[in-house]
Amino acid sequence: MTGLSAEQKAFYAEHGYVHVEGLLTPAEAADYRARLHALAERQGETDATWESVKGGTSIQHSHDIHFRDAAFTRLLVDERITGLARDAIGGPNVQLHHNKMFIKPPEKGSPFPMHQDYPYFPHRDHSMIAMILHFDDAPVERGCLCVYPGTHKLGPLPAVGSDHHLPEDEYPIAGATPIPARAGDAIVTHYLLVHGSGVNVSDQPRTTLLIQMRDPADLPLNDKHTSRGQGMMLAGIDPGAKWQGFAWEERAV
Ligand SMILES: O=C(O)CCC(=O)C(=O)O
Repeated sequence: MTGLSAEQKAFYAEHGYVHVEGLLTPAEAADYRARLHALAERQGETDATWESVKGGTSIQHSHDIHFRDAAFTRLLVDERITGLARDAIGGPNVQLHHNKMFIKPPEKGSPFPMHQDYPYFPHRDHSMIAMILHFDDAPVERGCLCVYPGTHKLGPLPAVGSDHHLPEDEYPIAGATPIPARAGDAIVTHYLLVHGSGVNVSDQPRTTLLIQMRDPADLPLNDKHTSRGQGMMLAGIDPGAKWQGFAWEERAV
């Protein structure tokens, strides 16, 4: 059995997120963790700290991990992943938007300001979801995900700054619900859900893969956030009638 139970589907519809415990085994989580740390080692220092919280903290990242290690190509089409995505999206067809790893280093791992994902890649039907796969335990002190449950029902909210965060006085991180997770857990969020995470102040890293997926029938409202592999079908079909030949020959029919 893959996918969300009826209870989990109802929880997701009401709160805009669902925490699925033990989606991957501890051994699988440890393997993916080792692969991401090896990748981080190969590529050297990077920092994805958001503009509005820069200063004294850092976070290692890389995008499109399936272009770096084939184990992640297989993971993207794993039915445990696509089953959850299908049920959160609410249809049989699941299309990749992008994916990225984050390693919040010990003691000074950057926070994510509270935000909706919407302003980065707005879509007509709001079908976009994020799935955060945890490869380390992520208790509160390691900067676990924090959410404002139910905010996905508010629609797009006015964001501020170049990093599109939400005003701190309206959505303080202290007022959000923390979702401590274990290695192997998945958290699925709607792209309109207000979410963020705190600083990793622990002595261990917090390692995750975030996969952003959508219904292929949904339309991006701009082409700002393209990435390698975007549009790959992870489950089902793309029901669109668009002719596909060589990329340079594409034409609408
Ligand atoms: O990993 C996290 O704590 C949150 C990441 C996030 O919200 C994002 O990349 O949009």
